[in-house]
Amino acid sequence: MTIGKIATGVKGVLLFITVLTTSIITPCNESSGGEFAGMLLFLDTEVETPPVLNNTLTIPKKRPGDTIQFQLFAPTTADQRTYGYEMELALSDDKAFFDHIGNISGKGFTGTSLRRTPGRPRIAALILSIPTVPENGYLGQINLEVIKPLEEETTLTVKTIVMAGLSGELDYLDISEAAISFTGTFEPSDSNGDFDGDFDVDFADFIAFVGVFGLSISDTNFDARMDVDGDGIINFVDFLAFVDAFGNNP
Ligand SMILES: [Ca+2]
Ligand SMILES: [Ca+2]
Ligand SMILES: [Ca+2]
Repeated sequence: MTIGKIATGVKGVLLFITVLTTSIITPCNESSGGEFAGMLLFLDTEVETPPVLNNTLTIPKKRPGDTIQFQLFAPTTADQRTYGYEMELALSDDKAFFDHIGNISGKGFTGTSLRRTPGRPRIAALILSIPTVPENGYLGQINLEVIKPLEEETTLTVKTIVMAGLSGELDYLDISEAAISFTGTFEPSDSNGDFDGDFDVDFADFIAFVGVFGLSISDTNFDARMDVDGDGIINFVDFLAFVDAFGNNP
């Protein structure tokens, strides 16, 4: 085979690849032009029923045992039908997501559970019935279980979110507003002394409290529910708060 023949052969292969990639890429380019493309996503850490967009993006810093909850809204998607969405979350400063967050769960606007992608901070609403997005653009709620402290310098962001409308295009929403940051203080515990969650404050709760007494947030078994005053240490102050709840228990 001569060099010329090889060159022609290579040219042919290149032409073939060009045609192939063009035909694959073209629909992808079009996919950024669906009905939801570029629409703004808003997060809201004020969780209520029925959902309202408050756009509250700052919350007290989080300890192990705390939960981060936030709502998703994309107001301009309102009243349009959707097959759902898939989003990926991230923490700033290249913090390894799963070092800080344990379980991820959520609910779509139809009330059905969101689906996790194992091993990735990714969750999706898969909706075959193509329902209409509510008029305030509410898309769902995400719950994150904190397993390692999240402090002031950290930001929780949405890395990407894609949503599909009737056209079936994979539309990227605008995530420039989608970031949650943390203040310098912890939220006091709302467990009211019922540390084991069986709706009473009794000796079993005392035993649970004693089991973590003296720990601070950097300790593995630290439990935010027992840090009643929210200062990051489970100490005598928290014990006295527990005694108060214990005494008020009939
Ligand atoms: Ca809200
Ligand atoms: Ca109890
Ligand atoms: Ca404390």
